[in-house]
Amino acid sequence: MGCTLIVGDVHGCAGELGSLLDALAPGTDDRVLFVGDLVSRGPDSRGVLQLYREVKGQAVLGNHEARLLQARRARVEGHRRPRLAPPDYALLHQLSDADWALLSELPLWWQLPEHDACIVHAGVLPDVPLAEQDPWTLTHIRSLDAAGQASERHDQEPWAARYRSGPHIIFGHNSRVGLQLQPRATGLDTGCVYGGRLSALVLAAGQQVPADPEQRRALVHSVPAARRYYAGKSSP
Ligand SMILES: [Mn+2]
Repeated sequence: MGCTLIVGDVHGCAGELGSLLDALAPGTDDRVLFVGDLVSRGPDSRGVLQLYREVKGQAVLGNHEARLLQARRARVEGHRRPRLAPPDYALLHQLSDADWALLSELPLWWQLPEHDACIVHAGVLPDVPLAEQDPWTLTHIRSLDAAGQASERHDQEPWAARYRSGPHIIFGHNSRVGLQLQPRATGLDTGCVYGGRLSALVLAAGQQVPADPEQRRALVHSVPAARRYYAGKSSP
């Protein structure tokens, strides 16, 4: 077993994903995992899926994939589809059957027992077992409200600050906060599609995620976005 690479939210930034993969040069023994939101908003979602296949990637489901799948299902079944932003609407027509099959097979979480870690797109409600987490929470949570319930709001404490026990959670979805080096969680959405960076955490075989933030930061590799592809700073 080789290294485990966990890549943050790519959002259609195929050029940056190519640069990051060139820099990290994963071998056939290494695994390349993704925190979800592979597609949408950026310039080349299909190119991202192509690279994903080339590296035999494994991703968890992001909120953007979930919404696209919901829209696709509504179209096939003749229901009203959810509102989509123009780039997502275009994607609805661009993705191939193989792309849809790939997206529809993405799990809500991916366990990494050898690293005592787990990958989800957005996060978890602290102190709730993984199997009892709400799918909406796993794909949308950013913070906890005063009652300790899952929230998408940006102006409250990030959920990960209060997550203290259980497997180390590696997640994305929150580019406004950016890289999060929390006690038992690591947030990897560094806002590539908004002109930030694309980041990946690289763990050696069997390595535990370091508790020390600076040791952990040293395992995060990133490349800058070539430009800002999407206006607005991370709405849902
Ligand atoms: Mn997201």
